[in-house]
Amino acid sequence: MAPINYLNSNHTLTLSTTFPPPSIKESPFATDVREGLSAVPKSLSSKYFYDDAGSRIFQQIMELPEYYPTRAEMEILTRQPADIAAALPYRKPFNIIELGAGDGLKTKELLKYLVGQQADFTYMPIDISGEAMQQLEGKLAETLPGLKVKTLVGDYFEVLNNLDSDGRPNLYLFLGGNIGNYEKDGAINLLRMIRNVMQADGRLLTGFDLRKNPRIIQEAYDDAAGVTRAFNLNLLTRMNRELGADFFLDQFDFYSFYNPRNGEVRSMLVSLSEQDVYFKSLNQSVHFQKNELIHTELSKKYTLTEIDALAAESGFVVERNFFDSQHYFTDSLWQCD
Ligand code: AVJ
Repeated sequence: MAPINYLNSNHTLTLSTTFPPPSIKESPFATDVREGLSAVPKSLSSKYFYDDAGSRIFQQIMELPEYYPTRAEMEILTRQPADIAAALPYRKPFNIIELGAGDGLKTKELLKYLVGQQADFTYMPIDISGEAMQQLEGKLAETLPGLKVKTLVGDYFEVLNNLDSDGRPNLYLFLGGNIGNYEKDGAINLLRMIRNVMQADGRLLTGFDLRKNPRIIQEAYDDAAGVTRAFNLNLLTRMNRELGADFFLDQFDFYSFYNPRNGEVRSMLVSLSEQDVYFKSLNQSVHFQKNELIHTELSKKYTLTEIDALAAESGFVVERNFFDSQHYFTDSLWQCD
């Protein structure tokens, strides 16, 4: 932001011509885009994939033949709810607090089992989308009428720090392999934040996508039908709509690659020409070199050794891993160290 030149050489007051004036607060999306696209290398956070259109595209990704993680975790929660329940130390009322619950489809399998066992618990899903939480609440009232539900809307850092769990033990769920989107420091920060609100009798069940044949992973993030490409290009459509940008979608390519040496899938957009993109609501242009990249996503694949180390670094120990039959994915049950 240019400094406000409030006094010129004639000692007359001059107002800034910056528009919008710096005092008008821009949206978090606008700030992150401005910062991400002026950084070297350029990047955008994968959390911005999930506007309404992007959430629908993600639903399509989960149905792709190449995209195995959702089916793998679904298998764990469908086939092993009894083992997961038996591994929990709770013989009195407890809460299940889910971070980033989304449509809650996978969690429903675990909830269904526990309700059938007449377990005494309250399900507390947290999500940033109020609409998603309303839908989930309605769906659960219909399909699991015996379930006690208390939806919490907001950023999970804030919600977790202001949560009243009635002195009951809490099982925290962070499913779907969302942890894979965090760089190491970010993952440790998030896990330590959970650790800090957790009591000795708390447990954490986190989903990790595991290392496997590199081709399987490569194809899951570069599907033949181009749905993952559309998922990434939707970020440009979102900036056009929400920030008045003038991206031409045919001037960008999608590229992703898996590095089996470190378990990282990196996704990106590639500028196909030297070009300037104007953002009306930022009153700013962004310059792209030909072949310049915008990093959009990390999807980290873990080894069991890395999971142990991550738990230790965030104040936990791995109590047990629940695997699907192909060992593609684990829901890892952690307790405080
Ligand atoms: C929702 C973060 C688990 O990284 O596998 C799917 C998102 N990105 N295809 C993942 C995603 C590209 C997904 N997570």
